[in-house]
Amino acid sequence: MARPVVMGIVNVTPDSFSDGGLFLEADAAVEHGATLAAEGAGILDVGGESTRPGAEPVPEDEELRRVLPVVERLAAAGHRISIDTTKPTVASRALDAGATIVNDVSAFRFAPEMADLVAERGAGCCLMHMLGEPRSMQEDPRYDEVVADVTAFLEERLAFAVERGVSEERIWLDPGIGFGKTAEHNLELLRRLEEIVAIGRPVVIGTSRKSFLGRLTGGKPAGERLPGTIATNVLALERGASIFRVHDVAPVVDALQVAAATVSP
Ligand code: PMM
Repeated sequence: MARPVVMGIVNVTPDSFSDGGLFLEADAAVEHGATLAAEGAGILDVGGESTRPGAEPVPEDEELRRVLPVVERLAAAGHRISIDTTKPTVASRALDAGATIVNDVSAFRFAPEMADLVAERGAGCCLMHMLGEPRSMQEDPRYDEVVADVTAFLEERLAFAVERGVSEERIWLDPGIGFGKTAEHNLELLRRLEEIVAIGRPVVIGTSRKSFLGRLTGGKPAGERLPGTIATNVLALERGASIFRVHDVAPVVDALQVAAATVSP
């Protein structure tokens, strides 16, 4: 088994549901990113647009203002950076500033030209499943069969990216826990994660502090969902996930190290 890679979340938004916008200012975000890297994050995922359910889109110039100084300084310090955006201009400027991975929660649906950009720049990318868009995705999400639907979507997006010239070895896939899914949909995707892994690309999993964990533990708020975050990440590792996107890097790194050693020597 490849060593699990932890992706530390560096949200530069005033309204992130889980860090309360504590890291709005660039200095604080850079400091936070450096701390996460020191705790063992192999990738820092910098994002300037909240994708929480019901969130309104952020104008491009505002998103650039939030993320660029943070990407620039963290990349200059030698950290591996992914840019969490659906906007090609933001991705392009972030790649200029030293990011090497584009984490597009729309999997190139919102802007198909994002695929051309990633191809031209030789960047890596994460293609994530989301039902619809953040504004409305949690309004009664329905699937014929959630695992089959998400798998088919990711296979189609993978084929699209490759057709547009993105090198297949640079593509990661993500079932998009919480993106247009009920708690039961999330649980079914985690139970049958092997079916997503079987597509043949590294799988990214993002359960950190998400609301289904609160629902399963008697309504715990975001700050009290670390045990649920650890449980789901450990099980995802056992089922073949490779990249773990989390807020609380140090405890998850420890948990995954122990879990990985237990799964294989
Ligand atoms: N979740 C959020 C944002 N970006 N990207 C990927 N690839 N996977 C995720 O699960 C994901 C993401 C929302 O969480 P946050 O607002 O706590 O960052």
